[in-house]
Amino acid sequence: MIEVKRLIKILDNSKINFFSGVPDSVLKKFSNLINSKKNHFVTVNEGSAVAMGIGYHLSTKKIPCVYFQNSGLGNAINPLVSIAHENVYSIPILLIIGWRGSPQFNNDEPQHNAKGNITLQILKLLKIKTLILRSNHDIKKIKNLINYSKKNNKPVACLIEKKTLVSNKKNTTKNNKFSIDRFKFIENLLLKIEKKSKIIATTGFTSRELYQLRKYKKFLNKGKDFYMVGGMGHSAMISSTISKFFKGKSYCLDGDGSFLMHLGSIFTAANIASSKFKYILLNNNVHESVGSQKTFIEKINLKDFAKSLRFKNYHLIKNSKEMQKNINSFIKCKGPSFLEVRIKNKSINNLERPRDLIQIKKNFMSN
Ligand SMILES: Cc1ncc(C[n+]2csc(CCOP(=O)(O)OP(=O)(O)O)c2C)c(N)n1
Repeated sequence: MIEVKRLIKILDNSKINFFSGVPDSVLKKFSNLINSKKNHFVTVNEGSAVAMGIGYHLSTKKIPCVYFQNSGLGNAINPLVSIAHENVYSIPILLIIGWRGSPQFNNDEPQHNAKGNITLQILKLLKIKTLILRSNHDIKKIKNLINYSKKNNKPVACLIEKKTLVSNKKNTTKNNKFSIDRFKFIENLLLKIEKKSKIIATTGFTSRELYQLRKYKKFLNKGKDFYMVGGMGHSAMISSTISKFFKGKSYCLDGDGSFLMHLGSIFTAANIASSKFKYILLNNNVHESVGSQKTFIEKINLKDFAKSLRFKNYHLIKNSKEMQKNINSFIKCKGPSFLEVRIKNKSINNLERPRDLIQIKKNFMSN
């Protein structure tokens, strides 16, 4: 185990005082503690976090710390290879990566095991010198790693597994002021949609709540589900494409973190979709599934935004009273449609995880 305070002290001593990253459950104690730092930025995706780090180095000559979960390594690879790599611009960066599905813990979810098993190899291919941090003893080696990065102008990485980080600082995130439970909305939606509908549910608690509702409330048997256990940020593209090639309606249940992750694709989704595309933004203002770090989505006027992307309609549900009426009009309306539902950042406890993914896919693809 590693005391987060000690880890941050080591970074302080090495004069690392810039942080950019995407929230991760493994690293939530770390991001929680650096939250009060002046130069800490939560970015929409991991490539952007690396790019911010590059911008920081180019303007200060200093080394940034960029953190994210290994599922986001794919997003980070583009700027890591095509800009920061030693054979390109050779930029020093300290990466701190949450290592889901590491071979030490191969009882993680299938998508995490798949990525966890190849994470070390990917870093090796990228020629990124890597340190696995498991104990307070290991963190003493970080100083040398940072010096190596500075001296050779190369990205370096620290990998941290689940349950390694400990901290006695409580999570300070407050509940938002919204009153709708996500599962209540989903339950109401499932009761109203047409039998022949497809539902794409985004990464994290949304997929898991939908899965749980299907499992235990057997009467909610309308529509077929595909759970985005990974591929965060890609739900809208999958769902809008389905709307083009499938006869029934295609519903996308997205989160605000996922919506922002590849925001540009919402533009493509709205423009390529058929009139049967129903995009639903379950907006809780945070990345609830990994520790409720803020997304800052409240800075966007979603109504104007949806309209300017050429969604035909924008609907809003902000309290339970208007839920039934607004779900009905959203389902009935014509054209690619956008529904924002303001939900609490509090999910059902002890959520199960979809694991039989091949069966889930077969069921989704059956008529
Ligand atoms: C590419 C990638 N980066 C990061 C993660 C870790 N992750 C899983 S769920 C999640 C938060 C999703 O936030 P949001 O879409 O707002 O949904 P909420 O958790 O609030 O329901 C994150 C960051 C991931 N799975 N994949």
